[in-house]
Amino acid sequence: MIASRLLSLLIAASPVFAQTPRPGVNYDEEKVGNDPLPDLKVTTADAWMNSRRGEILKLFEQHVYGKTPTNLGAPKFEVTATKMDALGGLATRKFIHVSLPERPAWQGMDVMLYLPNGVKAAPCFVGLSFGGNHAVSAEKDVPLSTRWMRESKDKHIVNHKATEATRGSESSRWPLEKILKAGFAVATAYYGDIEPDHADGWKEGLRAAVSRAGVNTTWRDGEWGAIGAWAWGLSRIADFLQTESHIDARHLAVIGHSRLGKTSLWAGAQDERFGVVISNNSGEGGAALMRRDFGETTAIITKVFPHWFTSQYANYAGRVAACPIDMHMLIALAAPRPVYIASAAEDHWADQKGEFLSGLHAGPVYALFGKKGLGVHVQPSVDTPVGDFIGYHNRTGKHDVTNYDWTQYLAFAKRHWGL
Ligand code: GTR
Repeated sequence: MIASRLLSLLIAASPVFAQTPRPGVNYDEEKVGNDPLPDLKVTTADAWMNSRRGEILKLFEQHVYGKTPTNLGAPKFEVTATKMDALGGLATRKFIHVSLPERPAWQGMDVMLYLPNGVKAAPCFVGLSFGGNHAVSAEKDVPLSTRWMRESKDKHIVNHKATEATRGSESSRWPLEKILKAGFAVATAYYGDIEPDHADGWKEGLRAAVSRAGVNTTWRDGEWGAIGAWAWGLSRIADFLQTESHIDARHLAVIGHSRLGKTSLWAGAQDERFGVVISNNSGEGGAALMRRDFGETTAIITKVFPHWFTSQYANYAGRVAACPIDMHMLIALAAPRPVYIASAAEDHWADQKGEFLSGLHAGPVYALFGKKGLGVHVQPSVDTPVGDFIGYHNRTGKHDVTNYDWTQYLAFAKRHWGL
């Protein structure tokens, strides 16, 4: 027990583990699992929208992420600061405190919104960050988060407060000027505002605050985990954006990287207001097919990060074929909306091919709507974006969000929205 706990901590603590092949983990294409994928059972577009989509959504609630509560009351939005000449005049920057008046135990989250100046109603990218608003933006007057922080990239279990040194530390993943110059707004919040990302994080986050038994809650199968809570936060940002006159709320793209890419897919599956859904290197528990057992597996992820999922998911450790879903069904839940899956060529841990294949096997649902999915059957070579309503690329480099990724996402959103 102690040994496995130690192993879990090591895996969780080290990004090196996330990149370097590890003993006991399969990286051999010859040895991938070959259990058949669960059948999407697609018949007609109407049947998909009116019944099958709902059934699959329920399966993801029961077996993977848990059910998102719908009885938390209306969120309250307070604009706490507005700056008209942010980023050298390129943007108007607002901070919005989102809270739940009926659930005052939740401390709320602070959304940072950048609106491109000169655009009447901007389409918007919506995503959570790992480091807080002050890490996304390098602007000196963005308040430092006062909430739980990872101590460093290597140690994210320990409680810690943000320091000036982390200002702008995530800015390469959020090329604000590039996005704003393309005419898009950016709405982001810190995932730790919703729930700190460690095994006991829920006790100081939204889940305990809204649960009847509070910190004494015993989570049952089918109840939500951290990914569910984070995805809920994305939908509350969408709620706010509906009220913001400088946003074109019909054009919201939800985006996330890695565990937040899993979150983005789950948010996009549940909330159809996200008209474009983007998964950046989301891997296991996200876009990667679980039945392949390549790189990170269901067994590993549910052992190291049990708090991300509903408890039932861990029952599929080592027996993925027993799980009634696989991740092509998660991609399909975005249909008929455009969805983009991105891999990174060095990110074997996330199983690039498994990410591609979930897109490929979601294709039949898009076909019901007369829409082309990936348009190819074989994973394309690196740095070769493909796809129509299902976009895909495998970028040179490691597990990260880069300028290259954003170039594709901006082009994808523009193409689909006719911008
Ligand atoms: C890893 C984890 C992945 C991925 C990644 C991240 O440790 O195994 O599933 O989510 O973290 O979020 O950076």
